[in-house]
Parts: sequence; structure tokens; C-alpha cells
Amino acid sequence: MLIARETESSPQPPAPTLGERAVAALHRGVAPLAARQAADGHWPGDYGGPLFLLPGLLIALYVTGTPLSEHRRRRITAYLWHTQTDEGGWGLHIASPATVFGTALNYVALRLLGVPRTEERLRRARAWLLAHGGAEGVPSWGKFWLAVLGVYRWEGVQPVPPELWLLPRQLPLHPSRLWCHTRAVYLPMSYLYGRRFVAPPTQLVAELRDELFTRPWDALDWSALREQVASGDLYRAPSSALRGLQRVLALHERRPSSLLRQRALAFVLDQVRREDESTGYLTIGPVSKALHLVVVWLADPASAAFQRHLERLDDYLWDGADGMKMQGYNGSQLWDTAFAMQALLESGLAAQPGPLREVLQRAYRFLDANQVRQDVPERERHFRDATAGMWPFSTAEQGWTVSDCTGEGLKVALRCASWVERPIGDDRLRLAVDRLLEQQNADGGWSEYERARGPAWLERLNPAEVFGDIMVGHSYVECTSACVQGLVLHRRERPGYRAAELTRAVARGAEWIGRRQRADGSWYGGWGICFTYGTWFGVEGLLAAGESPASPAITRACDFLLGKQRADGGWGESYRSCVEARWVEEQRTQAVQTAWAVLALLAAAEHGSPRSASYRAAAERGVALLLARQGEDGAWPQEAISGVFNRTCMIHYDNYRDIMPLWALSRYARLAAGTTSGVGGEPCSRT
Ligand code: LAN
Repeated sequence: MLIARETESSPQPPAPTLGERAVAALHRGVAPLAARQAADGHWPGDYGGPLFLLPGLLIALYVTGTPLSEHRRRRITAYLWHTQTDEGGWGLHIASPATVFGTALNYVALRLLGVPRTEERLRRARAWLLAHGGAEGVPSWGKFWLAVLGVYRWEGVQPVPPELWLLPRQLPLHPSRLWCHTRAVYLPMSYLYGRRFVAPPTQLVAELRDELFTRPWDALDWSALREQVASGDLYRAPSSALRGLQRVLALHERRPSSLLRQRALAFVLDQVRREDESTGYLTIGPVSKALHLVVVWLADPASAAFQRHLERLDDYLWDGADGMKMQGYNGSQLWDTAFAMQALLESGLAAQPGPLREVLQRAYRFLDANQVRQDVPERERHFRDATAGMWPFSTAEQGWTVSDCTGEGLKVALRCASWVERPIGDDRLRLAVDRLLEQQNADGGWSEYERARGPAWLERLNPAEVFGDIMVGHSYVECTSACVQGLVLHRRERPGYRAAELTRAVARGAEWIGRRQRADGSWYGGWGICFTYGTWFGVEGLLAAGESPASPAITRACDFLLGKQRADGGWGESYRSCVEARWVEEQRTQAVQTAWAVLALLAAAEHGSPRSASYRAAAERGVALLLARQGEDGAWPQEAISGVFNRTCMIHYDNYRDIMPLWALSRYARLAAGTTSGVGGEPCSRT
């Protein structure tokens, strides 16, 4: 009776709605994110994943006689054991099965770290390597590092003649036309190759010669090995055109003119120095970082440049729970900050002054401090595009600016302008717009770093067997979408600036995005896994450009996403999608990919798609999954790896696991509450 009466007088509160639960989850989720913000406003994160970077660095340190601290030696060794596969080898990246490239190089790395050949795990690694043809078939970048160490003969390495840099600039084969990362790798390689640098022999090198190959070292036919690559490692088999070119170059290498060689080496060294100076000795990426270390040491072991390089090693090293690794970049600082800010802005939680506002304000300061404000000195002589006004992926000091980082940076700068203490001046935002307009490719899309410079057929001469699409710049849906979104927001918030050009650029960008949509409605993502990521950008880009949400393109894209939703409400796509260029399911659904799909579906719903109800319903099931995956502490657990480059190599984005679910929940909560406003009344809708 008592119970019945109580129920009558105080009815059970109704179960919270999904919207209310999302808001509660947001409150819990922003706390751990806020706690991890660095004093300068960015979010530090582990940017590991690739497994071909540490060996290059360790070889570089070894050949330059640079000692490794005991701490680093232990932590790096721990990482290498941690990443050994069950089969006993190492892959191209942490999610990949063992390859000859990964195994030969990481075997060498462990030996350089002092592990004896008799160590049980190393014996398994060696057994795996020898069963797969030994280091004879290591891909070209592996051959290169082994040659520097003295474990491979230079005759077994495909030519990288520095003289190519002396060709007339107009020629398509001039290295300045290559994709910036490829030219940054082959530039220092050409120096070391041109000098045929080999480290002084040591006992360890002699032992490695003995351990890595299936046949006695002295009996190996080096010039035949030049063309030998383990079949399991091949992603892009060398074309016959490339083989032809390499044979011609090898003939030339029998008797290179010493005068030309000296001139070419001097030219290359000057380029290396310019790159060092314009990047604070970070260089554009991890491979060039290790190569430059050897180059500047070889040019002058007592140089300040060599010391500066050593001082900036830490920027690439990350000591995580799994050990110490070399990261794929000097970090993802700006990129993560721009995304985290958008997730927070869209939540509206920071609308009132308070601690979360402070988080945004600090993040904004990072954005402000890391806009690149000038071009590289004598940039034409260094083959660099203008950069003043753009944002980089990591830091302004590193200096290599990226189109989509600029697009995202511009978006957040504009969205915060009305309420931050010291907004970035309009002149600086206009510079960003100028650069984006300059960098649009002839096909209407955007590449990442530079406007595309080389003809597409140069891809047929790709000598790096393990990567695809690395020879020249290509337009990407992510870059194009982010640039379109940034330009559209600028046009809306600061009308009148280069209006006609902006409108035309946006239309051409949208056309490019439309053309690249696949028959199934998806887009291939070049930098995140994979169709889920690409489709999120495709949808947002088209909607920002004014595409009707009822259009076939948007409908097909959303239908694609609906078709991939799994019974648990989530999305889960394997990294194999990137490699195979077709959808491959991941075993378990992924919170990060679910967030991307939810963001896309809700964007279409918010813009008024006639199918809004079904998109919202699907998004709600995704949101429910995100809520279920959130931990007690408000954070999300790390699931499968989510980033990629060059089609084959996966890379870890540490902060995505929190940022992306938070962003999706923010959007859902905002729509559920029926508001279009985020912080300071800034409209969040992307129209
Ligand atoms: C990156 C990191 C960021 C990434 C995004 C901004 C996310 C993307 O939208 C555009 C491309 C870009 C800038 C990008 C390009 C390729 C990079 C630089 C990397 C994935 C980080 C590491 C990778 C680089 C090529 C690794 C070094 C390996 C070689 C094969 C040279």
C-alpha cells in the first residue's frame, strides 16, 4: 500500500531523452579533454604508427657516432618488442602484418640498440626474414638505409643521381615538380647516393651482413638485387618505364662526370640547408629528418647545423605506454586544436564565460600564434609556394603549411572572432583566403601542401614500391572540402572580399567534389580511414558550397552511410579499405568512424534534406553507440587506428578518440535542442 501511495504521489521521473543523455555525456566528455590541454593551448598527442621511421633514425645516429641515452635505448627497445607481430616480424605500420621492409629494418634497429642475435625474439624475427627471402628483397628505401650502414652495396641500390636537380626547371622530370614529401626524401638521398657514403665498418656491421641475407654476403649479385623486391611488400610494382629509366641512370652511374657531380652535390646541400633553416631543423617530415642528420654531419661533423639537428630530435620522439617511437611528424598540434575547438564550439557549452571558455581562449591563442606569417626566404630558389597567411599541420616554426589546415583554421578563427579577447586581424584572414585561391588546382580541387606541379603520368615512375600516389600533387576530397568550407565562411562573415573569385573557386571545388563521388555514393578518404572519413568531408563540402540537401549527390552519400551502419548502431571500417580502395569491414564498430558518419548525416538533416527523419534516426542509433562506449571518466577508449597516408601506411591520431565523439554528440545535442548557436551566438550551421 505504502509503495502504491508513494508512486501515486511522486511519479518516477521520465527516462532522460537521448538529447539529454548526449548533453550529460558532453559535460562528462569535455572534462578529460580540457584536462589534457597544454599550457600553450594545443592538445599533445602520440602521432606514431609507421614502423619504418625509427630504424632510419637509429642508423643515422649510429653512422654519425651519436650515442643514445640509456633511457632512450630502453624505451625504444620496449617499443620495438611491443610492435613485433605474432609471426615474429614487423609491418609497414602497427596494424599491418609483417613485411620484409619492416622486419629487415627493425631487426637492424634492435641490433643497433644492443640486442644480441641470440635473443629469442630476435631469432624468430630473423627466421621470418630468411623465410621471406632475406634482406635481398627489401624495398628501395630499406636498401638505401642498409647501404648507408654498410650492410648493402650501393650497386644494389637504384640510382638517385643528384644531377636531376640541374635539369632545366621546365622539364616534367625536374625534382621540384615532385610531391613535396617525395622531393624531401630524395633530395638528401641524392646527396648520400652521389657521395656513395658508407659508414666506417664495425664488427656489428660485419655481423649484420652475415645475419640478414639468405646467401653469403660476398656471393650476392648486387646489380641483380637492385630490381628484387619481396612480393609481399609490393604495393606499386615498378613500371617498365621506371625500369627503363633506372637502367639508363645506372649506366650513367658507371662514369658520372665528376664536375657535374660536384655542382649537383653543392646544389643539393644548399637545398638541404635552406630546408633546415626554414623549418627550425625539423624538416618537413620524419624521413628527411633522419637523412638530413647524416647529410649535414657528412658535410661537416663539427657544424652547428648537426648540433641543431640533434637538439630537435625530441620533437619527433614520443614516449608512450607502448614505449618510445618516432612520430610521423613533429606532431599534429594545429590540426587537433582546430578540430577540438570546433567540437567545443558546436556544443555551445562554452557560451557563458567559465572554465570551458578559457579552454577555447587558450586554444585560440595557439591558433593565433601558429598562423604562418611569412614566406620562406628566397622561396623560389627553394621551390616553395607562398605560405604567408596559412596554417600548418603542426607548428608555425615547422613552417610547411597545408591547405586543409588553413581551411579548418580559417573556420575556427572566424567562428571565434566575435568573442575572443584579441581576434586575429582581418588582414591575416584575407591572406589565408589569398593563399587558398592561389593553391586551387587546375582540376578545381586542392592538394595538401602545394598546388600540384607535375603531370599525373609521373606516378608511373614511382620508385617507392610500398606507397601509392606519391610522385605528384593530387586533389583530395578532405582538402577540397575544408578549403571550400573555409572560403564559404569567409564570404559569409566578411562579405565583399574577392567575392567573384571566391564564388567561382567554391563552385569549381564543389564540382570537383561532385566528380570524385564514387558510384556507391562514397568518397575515398586519403588521410583518414577511409570511405567513412572521405564521405564526411564530401557531404560537408558540398553542403557548404550550397548543394541542395535533396540533391542526388547528398542523398546517395547518405544512403551509402545508412547502408554501412551495423546492427549495433555504429560504423566500422578496416584500414584495408585504404589499401584495397573498396569497403572492408573492421571486426568491431569504431567510435571515431561512427562520429564521422553521424556528423555527415546530421549535417544533411540540418540542411533540410527531405529524408531528414531517417538520417536523424540513423544518427540517433550512432549517438547511442557513442554513449555506450564512453568510459566512466568521460573519455573514449582507443580503438583501431584511424589515420593513413600514401594509401598503405596507417598513422595514429591520439586525440581523435575524444574529439570526434564529442563533436558528434555536440551536433546531436544542438539539433535536439533546436538551436543553431554555439559560443557567443555564433551560428554553427554550415549554410
Ligand atoms: C600528413 C599529416 C596531416 C595530413 C592532413 C592534414 C590530415 C591531410 O588532410 C593532408 C595531408 C597531411 C598534411 C599529411 C601528409 C603526409 C604526411 C606528412 C602526414 C600523414 C604525416 C606523415 C606523412 C609523411 C609523408 C610521412 C613520411 C613518409 C614518407 C613516405 C615521406
